[in-house]
Amino acid sequence: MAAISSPKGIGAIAVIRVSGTLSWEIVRKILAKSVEVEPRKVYHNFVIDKDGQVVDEVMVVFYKAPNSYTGEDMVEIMCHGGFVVSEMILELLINNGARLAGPGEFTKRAFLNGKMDLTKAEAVKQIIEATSRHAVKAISQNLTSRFYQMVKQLREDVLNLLAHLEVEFDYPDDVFIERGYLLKMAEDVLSKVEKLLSNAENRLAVSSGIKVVIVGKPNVGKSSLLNALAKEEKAIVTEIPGTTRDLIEVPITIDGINFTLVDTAGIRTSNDKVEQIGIERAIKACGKADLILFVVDATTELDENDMRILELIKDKRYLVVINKIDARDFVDREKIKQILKTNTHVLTVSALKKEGIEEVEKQIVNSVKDVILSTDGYVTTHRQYEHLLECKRNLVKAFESLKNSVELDMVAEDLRSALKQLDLLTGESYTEDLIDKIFKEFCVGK
Ligand SMILES: Nc1nc2c(ncn2[C@@H]2O[C@H](COP(=O)(O)OP(=O)(O)OP(=O)(O)O)[C@@H](O)[C@H]2O)c(=O)[nH]1
Ligand SMILES: [Mg+2]
Repeated sequence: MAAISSPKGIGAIAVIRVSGTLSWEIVRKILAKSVEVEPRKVYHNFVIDKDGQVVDEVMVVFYKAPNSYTGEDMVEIMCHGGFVVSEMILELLINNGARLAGPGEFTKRAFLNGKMDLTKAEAVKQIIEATSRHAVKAISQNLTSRFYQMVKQLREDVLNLLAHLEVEFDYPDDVFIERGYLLKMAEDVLSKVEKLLSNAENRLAVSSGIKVVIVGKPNVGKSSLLNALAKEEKAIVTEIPGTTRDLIEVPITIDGINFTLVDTAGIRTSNDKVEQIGIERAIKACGKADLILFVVDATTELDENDMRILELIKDKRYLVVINKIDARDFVDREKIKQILKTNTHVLTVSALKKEGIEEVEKQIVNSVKDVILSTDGYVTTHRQYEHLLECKRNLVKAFESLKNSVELDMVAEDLRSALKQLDLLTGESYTEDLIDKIFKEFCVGK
């Protein structure tokens, strides 16, 4: 199989990859100079078409199985970048017997050939797609297979525990293993799993974008604030209260950290059916927020609508943003703080004039620092999280059964289920469907 591994477009170099037992056979046919290749050495050559016409000047590397990315014989051709040359070379390879690789097929083969486990395969995809430095830092450690090693160790621990139980099954009259000893072993494994899980939620939140929800009563300038932070006119702004009806989500990056900004309908008592639904959605969005920006209007007095919103969010993490300061000579921040009885940061901005926006960005990052800092776990996908969580549930069941002296074969059953989840996590056991689902999301050529 063959594919272009570099992105289409103007660039210095493009890379075409070929994998499979016939790789070198096929590539040889389109090279001008016949050379005896040694693996992992770079050779200069020219690619020629069927009439012997030179297509491009290239560098070629041959990798001998199993020492390649896919674990098969592989060739990489580095040609000049651009829109056409690499396409022409790929076409020549296809005409000479290669077939076009599907999305993620190189990595899929690497997985099937035992070159990497699923956590690493997922990291490969994620690092390519990473949009922030923070994401790269978090994902790159899974490329070194440290997470895999950890899961393997957990697997050993569970197996060890199972082995102890099985000795007792096999020799029920001669062997009795101290329950306290078994409990201690089970507790150790459980706490390791819990540790892995503990930061996973924060980490998943950070990798998919920390949710910052903008709320406030109608017309205070929520949509204007969203546009100012997004640096783009994403949401409709009018002087009519009740303009925004649905949630508007916009991804933004501040200091290399991904956030998802959510604009909401102004919250007030309303008889309009559509507006009511919008308000319900706004309230629901608050529940899912990692941080709330509570926007109030500097040009009007705080009223019961503001207080009602404050009541909704007071137990969440929030910042108060006083907007429209351009329309006032003086804004009494302390007074507003007193009326709202809040200790949180109170910021003053003009969303219209884009004043104070940098300070809002700074405080957004500051407010979620703990979420960001507590992400040094290893779980990077929801799939991994679910298997680990299910593993924990099984371990807890086994642990409880052990504590309550339930039959040992029930304990063993739960331990086997926990083991199964670890195997699904790393891909030690898998279904075709799962593998297809994971790799079809990859780009072609990876
Ligand atoms: N003077 C001034 N006007 C502003 C500012 N921000 C927004 N406005 C105006 O306030 C009005 C409402 O702005 P929006 O951003 O639509 O307010 P909203 O909170 O999204 O309103 P709803 O979607 O109806 O809940 C518009 O006429 C804006 O131009 C500001 O900083 N200063
Ligand atoms: Mg709006």
